[in-house]
This record gives sequence, structure tokens and C-alpha cells, in this order.
Amino acid sequence: MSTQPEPWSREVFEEKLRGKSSSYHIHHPFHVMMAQGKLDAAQLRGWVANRFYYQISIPRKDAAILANCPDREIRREWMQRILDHDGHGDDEGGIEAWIGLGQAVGLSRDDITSLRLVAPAARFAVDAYVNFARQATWQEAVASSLTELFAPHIHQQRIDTWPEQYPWVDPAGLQYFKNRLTQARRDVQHGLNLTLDHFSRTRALQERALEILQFKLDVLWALADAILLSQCEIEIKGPKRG
Ligand code: AHQ
Repeated sequence: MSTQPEPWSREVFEEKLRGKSSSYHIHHPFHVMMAQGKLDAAQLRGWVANRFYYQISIPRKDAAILANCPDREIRREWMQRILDHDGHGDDEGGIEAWIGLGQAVGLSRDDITSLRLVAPAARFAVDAYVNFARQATWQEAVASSLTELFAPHIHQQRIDTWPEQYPWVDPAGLQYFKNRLTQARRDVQHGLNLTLDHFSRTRALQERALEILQFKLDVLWALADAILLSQCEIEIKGPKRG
């Protein structure tokens, strides 16, 4: 006699994954202030510089998934994510586009690539994600990427609001967000299908997938916390002298 509750249907399971949108970082005070045009230039630059550490970590996270995944067909499709960020052929890739975003908000290439502006807690949040992908099963690491179910909304919000709220930012810098609108939708369809396939077998697995998604939502939330706090520290200590 099984005491385990029956697994949810595939549709209900997907609804429950999507139902976690209320924890997405679009609702974080920092991103709310960004959308409302309340960030000053230093705060916007700080966000771009800190988020660069997340961007350069994504391909290494995806490489960890490839390393753990024995299925050639899945690897062939998942590999596209690394190419999207690292670039391939004539396509400079998303990491280069993020550097372009940094230059559009007034940072130098070295300000960004040196990582000297990255706050310790921001680094820890991102490292928690990469280390999870290295140590978890490839299916669990795939499930953790599903925060991108909610990403098109935040990318579109920046595309819509920055030109009006931050007219001093070179609009060419928004190209990264425009690229992610299609890439995120494609990626998340693949990740969602893999997650629904693997985790739908038992209710315990389904609950585990929700727990993993919440972990990654907390990574993004903690990253925004770190960025917001690092800017308060600048205010407390005053701008760096010299
Ligand atoms: O630019 C982002 C990106 O390339 C990715 C990959 C994906 C993953 O594998 O976890 N998640 C993700 C995200 C990106 N941008 C974030 C943003 O707010 O700009 C959103 C983030 C995500 O929702 O996970």
C-alpha cells in the first residue's frame, strides 16, 4: 500500500512551476526601483558590473551540465547555450554583448572584465549556482535553469523602460536583453520539457523540482540583495577616494 500521494498531472506540475513567479527577482526592491527609473548612474553601473560575474558563470554552469549528462541528443541541444554566451563564428555572444551594456552605461571594458566591482556576496550567490550545477544530477541542474520561465518579462521590461527612465544610456547596450527574448524562450522550452519528463514520475520528484526552482529563485534574489547592499556600503563609506 503506497503512502506516497499520486504525482500531479503534467499540466498541474507545470502550473506549480510557473506559480513560483511571485518569488522572481522582478519583484525585488532593486529591480522595482530600476523599472521605476529610481536608480542613479552609479547604481545602474554597479548592477551591470556585478551581473557580469553571473553572465560569465552561465557557460561554466552549462558546461557542468554537459559534463554530467550522458545523453548525446540532450547535449547537442544544451550546447547551444554555451555558444550563445561565449559566441561562435561571427557571433560575439552574450558575454561580449554584456560588456557592450557596461560600456553603454559608462563603464570601461576593464571596469567590467577585471571583476573589481563585484561584491563578495554577489560572487557567493553566483558560485552557489555554479557549484550546485557541478554537484547535482544534470536533471536537477536543468530544473534550476527554469527561472528563465519568467525572464522574458524582465528583459522586455528593461527594453520598454530604460530609454525613457535612463535616456543617458546608449540604447545599443540593450541588445543583450533583445537577444535573450528569443534565446530564453527557446532554452526554457527545452529545459521545461526535460524537467516535466524526468520529475513527473513521482510526487516526491515533483516536490524536489519545486525546491530546486526555489533555490535558484533565491540565488537571483540574493544576488539582487548583494548588489543593493554593496551600493548602500558605498553611501555609508562614501565614494572610493583616490
Ligand atoms: O541573461 C540570463 C541568462 O543568460 C540566463 C541563463 C539562465 C540559466 O541557465 O539559469 N538564466 C538566465 C538569466 C539571465 N538573465 C537574468 C536577468 O534578470 O537578466 C535572468 C536569469 C534567469 O531568469 O535565470
